[in-house]
Amino acid sequence: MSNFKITYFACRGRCTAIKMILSDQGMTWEDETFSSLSEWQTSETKKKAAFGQLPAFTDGDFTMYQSNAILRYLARKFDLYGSNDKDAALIDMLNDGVEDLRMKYLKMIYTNYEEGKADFVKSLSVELDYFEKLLGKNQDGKFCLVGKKISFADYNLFDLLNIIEVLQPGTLRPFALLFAFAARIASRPQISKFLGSDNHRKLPINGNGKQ
Ligand code: GTS
Repeated sequence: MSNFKITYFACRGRCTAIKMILSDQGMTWEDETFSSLSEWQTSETKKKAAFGQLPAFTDGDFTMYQSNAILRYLARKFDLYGSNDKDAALIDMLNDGVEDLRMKYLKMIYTNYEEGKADFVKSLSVELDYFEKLLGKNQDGKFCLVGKKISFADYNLFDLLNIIEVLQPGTLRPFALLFAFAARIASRPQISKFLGSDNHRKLPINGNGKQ
């Protein structure tokens, strides 16, 4: 019986990397889902939420908020935070880069999809090149972002790359290292199982149906 619970809306949103980490560790979790914004707005859960937002992550009697803090919590728990302080600092740096690009994506999706999509896609040649070069600095880009162990930033970047491929199929192709990186993570047995599961497949990527 799992002690973990993810409380969120009926979309993948900010929870995919969290779910991928749990899946890859062979963990299960309970999903608590708010299927409408009105249900959420009037709920006790919103009143209790640290910043009035979701996702919330519960581990037994401990509940926390902020998706990137949740990733870090799981990273400490499951040894996904590098092998030393410098690794951890670089992992944080990479993850902050993922968050910056995710925020640009979300702003476009939620506020400017029709007019902003083309410019956002255009910007990806520069944005993804940063990650391509950073990945290339570690073991010639043949394994993970930092050091010799997969980290929470790898899962988070992988999620963002998948989302980008849905937005504009083929975008990753020119980035040989990122393309191979995504294929490597996708082929991890528990990740492949999760990606094929109803829990993942049946949820829209974003709450407004745009992707
Ligand atoms: N920095 C927060 C995180 O990373 O967890 C952002 C959380 C956030 O923006 N949550 C939105 C929310 O709760 C949903 S989503 O953007 O993740 O899809 N919105 C409802 C509300 O009441 O603000």
